Amino acid sequence: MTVLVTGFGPFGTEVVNPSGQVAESLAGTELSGERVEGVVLPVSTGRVATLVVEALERFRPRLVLTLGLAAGRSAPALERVAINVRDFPIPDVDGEQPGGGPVVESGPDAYLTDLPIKAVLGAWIDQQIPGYISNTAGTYLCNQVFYLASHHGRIHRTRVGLIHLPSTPEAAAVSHRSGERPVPTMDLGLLERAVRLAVQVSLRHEGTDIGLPAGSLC
Ligand code: PCA
Repeated sequence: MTVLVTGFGPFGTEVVNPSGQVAESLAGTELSGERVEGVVLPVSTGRVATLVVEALERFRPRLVLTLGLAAGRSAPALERVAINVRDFPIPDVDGEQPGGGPVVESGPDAYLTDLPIKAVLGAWIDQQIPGYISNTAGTYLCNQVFYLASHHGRIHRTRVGLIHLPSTPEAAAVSHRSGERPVPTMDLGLLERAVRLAVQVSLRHEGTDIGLPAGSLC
């Protein structure tokens, strides 16, 4: 059995995307006895639809952890819900900017993650890694991939989650625009540790999530 970790390439003003870097660095490793496959997706609404389905069919993963950069967030965020909406704040890399249509025509309004997000958060806290639960993944590509993997993965009962990563010092420095303060950052190695831990906890956690009261306001 395998674990699939996806990240993204550059988009908008983000010339370096830590989510793709983490997916690449975990690819080929083993976590809790499962092989990790890594895929770096283009920030393209048209292309991810096929690429996500192809990756699910090729790897038949037990767990899919999708990653994305959310520059401006202060720590990794465990997303609770994927919604059936594509309402892009900026165009994708192909110049597409849907204004509110669905990810999947006639799909359900939303999927809740089946990762034990509270258990992962608890493990992060134990390891002194800051993080939080987020109740909105936005309506851009990360939400789209999270929704697509949830929708198509349900056939094989694949568990799916999304972690939004903050920027890294390197990414923030190169995408920094004059006149603006750089966004908050965390070291890439620490983000990798957070993602590895999320995979390990998700693989070993059975049944319902723990009841840690730690939701966020945004
Ligand atoms: N972040 C964007 C899309 C690609 C990425 O890394 C998002 O949060 O939707």
